Amino acid sequence: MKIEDLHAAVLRGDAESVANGVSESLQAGADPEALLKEALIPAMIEVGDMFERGEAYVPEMLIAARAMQAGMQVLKPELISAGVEPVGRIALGTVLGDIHDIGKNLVGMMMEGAGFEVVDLGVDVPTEKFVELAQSGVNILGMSGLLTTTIPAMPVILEALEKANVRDKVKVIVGGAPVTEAFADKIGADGYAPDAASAVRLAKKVLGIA
Ligand code: B1M
Repeated sequence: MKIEDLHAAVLRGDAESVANGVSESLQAGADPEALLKEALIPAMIEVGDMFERGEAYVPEMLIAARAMQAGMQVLKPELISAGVEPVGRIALGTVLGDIHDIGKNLVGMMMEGAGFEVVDLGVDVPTEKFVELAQSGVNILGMSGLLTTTIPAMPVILEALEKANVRDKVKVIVGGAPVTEAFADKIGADGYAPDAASAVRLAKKVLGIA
């Protein structure tokens, strides 16, 4: 499949065509990195831009991200064997006491779409797990919280990172409906994003790659 057809299949959220297209292209000798960087990632950037302009909504973004992931399933082993490095590693989790994960998962899909390696910590994630991941060497910790009663877990995690002497080793970004820029500033996070598309831009910004 041609690069532009693969790009178009991600944009229209056609997971089957994306997976088959990636598979056919690899069999025909295409470079896995080119498929990622010239078709899949640009398509997700375009979906993110459309979302920010109000030309696409959460369902369209989710469907495109799922199509992208269908392609990534086929592409991942090839990228690993070709030694293609992710742009960064991010651990994403919904904070303690909170089981909302639709937004977090969408953020994770968009991050993968942008070339990040995502470690999904799931929901109801205890403080110690975030600290453990910071110690493991991820570049970014991403915390999601959807309840006014659970986002106070975020400053607790930041304090625990300080105590464990790893706060300066990791960037911390936060999001979720009740989270605001002012809250992120107050607790000393490195950034806040209101939606999945801007979370990707923020992740690149805090790592100094955009
Ligand atoms: Co709940 N819930 N819920 N719920 N739920 C809300 C959040 C609520 C606003 C509904 C309401 O009352 N109007 C309310 C919270 C009120 C408050 O605290 N201010 C609420 C409540 C009260 C509850 C329960 C307490 C209800 C009860 O049992 N009495 C309970 C709590 C359970 C718990 O967590 N302990 C509960 C349970 C549930 C379900 C399990 C039924 C279900 C969750 C299913 C799931 O996630 N697997 C659920 C749902 C679906 C919702 C609503 C309807 C939708 C949330 C959602 O998925 N939005 C929600 C009402 C609403 O938002 N309209 C509600 C779509 C998603 C794409 O958006 O998650 O905001 P969002 O994510 C966005 C951005 O916020 C941002 O990017 C995402 C994509 O653009 N973002 C980040 C998110 N994380 C980010 C991280 C980043 C950056 C950006 O960086 C790391």
